Amino acid sequence: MANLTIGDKEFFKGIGQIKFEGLESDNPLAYRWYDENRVVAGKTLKEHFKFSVAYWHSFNANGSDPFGGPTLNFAWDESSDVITRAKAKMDSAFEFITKLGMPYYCFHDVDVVDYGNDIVENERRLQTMVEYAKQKQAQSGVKLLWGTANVFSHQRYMNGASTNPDFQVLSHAGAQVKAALDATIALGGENYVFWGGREGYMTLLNTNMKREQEHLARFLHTAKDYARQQGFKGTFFIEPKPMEPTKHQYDYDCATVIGFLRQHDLLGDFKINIEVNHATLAGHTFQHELQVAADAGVLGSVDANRGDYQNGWDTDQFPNNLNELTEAMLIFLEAGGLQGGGVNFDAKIRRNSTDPADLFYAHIGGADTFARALITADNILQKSDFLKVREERYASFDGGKGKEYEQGKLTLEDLRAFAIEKGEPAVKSGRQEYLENLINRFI
Ligand code: XUL
Ligand code: CO
Repeated sequence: MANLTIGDKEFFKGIGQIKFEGLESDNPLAYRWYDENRVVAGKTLKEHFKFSVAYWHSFNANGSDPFGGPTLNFAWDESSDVITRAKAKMDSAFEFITKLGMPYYCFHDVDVVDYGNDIVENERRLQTMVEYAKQKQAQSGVKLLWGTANVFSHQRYMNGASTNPDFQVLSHAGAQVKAALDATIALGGENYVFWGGREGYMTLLNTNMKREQEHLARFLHTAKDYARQQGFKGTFFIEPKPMEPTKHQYDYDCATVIGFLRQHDLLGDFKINIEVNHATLAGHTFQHELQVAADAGVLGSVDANRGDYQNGWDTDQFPNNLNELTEAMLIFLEAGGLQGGGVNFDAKIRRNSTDPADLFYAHIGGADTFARALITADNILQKSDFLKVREERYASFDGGKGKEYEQGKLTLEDLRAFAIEKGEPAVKSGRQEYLENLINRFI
């Protein structure tokens, strides 16, 4: 087994390079569908997905939940020295990502190194780790899909960051986002994410919603202007989520975010990072959110995971639902893929998944499900009448009066005259079951 550790310690012992072995393989530590070089719809799977490992779930989340402490003992968390510990964690992160063969990773500032309350010291720590990450990236070829700042965990952010009623708190968020942007730029990060963790309210009784949303927009403009001045060419993503930890979050869903971006003149620089479990928390399907974003030209990136149908939480499980993902990949392919972003596994293994191999199984399963879904969706688009069925539903708008109506040429009187002339319309099937069967047939 090859020792792929870049530092001098191997953390995931006994696990070698994960390879594509195809459908014949019964090796659970191999890809069966995700052949990164396979070309589908004109691009390799690697290019389509730009798969990314999320630092926070894989190397920080230690299994603790509101009812109990850690269950995962991270070997890299041993040292009492902040930087030594952060470097060991980064060694393990790059060992994992490299063994998995994933091309990208993502992080929050505080994922890579612990922060205290001293802004200048925090900046120094992050810069130290940025220098270390530069070497890791250069040695491994792994790239940064996006960076972000955690401005929701520290107690000062309990009433929000950029929407906090206290300007002093807002200024701390500004300092943290500046440093995270600097780090992202220094590492060649391709995008930058704003997830409004606590940008919302717990009760309207104490909240000036209009003012808070204006502050949020002002903050995004200020951060964007700074990054552009520093030469950042990438895309900024808003990541919608309707609630949790707050009762209501302003970036509720894609439609809400698009309206907000348009209202505050941010549409040119900002696109959307859609997270599957956030879509379902908002009462939507992932497919719905992809379609809304695609239709508005802001389908930027995906945080891949899944929720649980039996509860309403953000359970962040790894993706494994082939039917849902196939439907999602139909939209993905029709939209021409993601604009700037990739598919980041914003997912965590369960608290009782305590073997080092579990983190590998989880990512392998997620990548294979996406790959199989994309291949299936491409087959549906290429080899079935899926698109034709939908097109034909709207055929009455393709010519004659229907077309004139779409072009804005008809009045209400014209509609009345047409209705009288044509009489009662024929009943036409929506053919839902036919289409549902088509998906299953191609899977
Ligand atoms: C939280 C979540 C975050 C963002 C980045 O629900 O999804 O991890 O992706 O802040
Ligand atoms: Co996310």
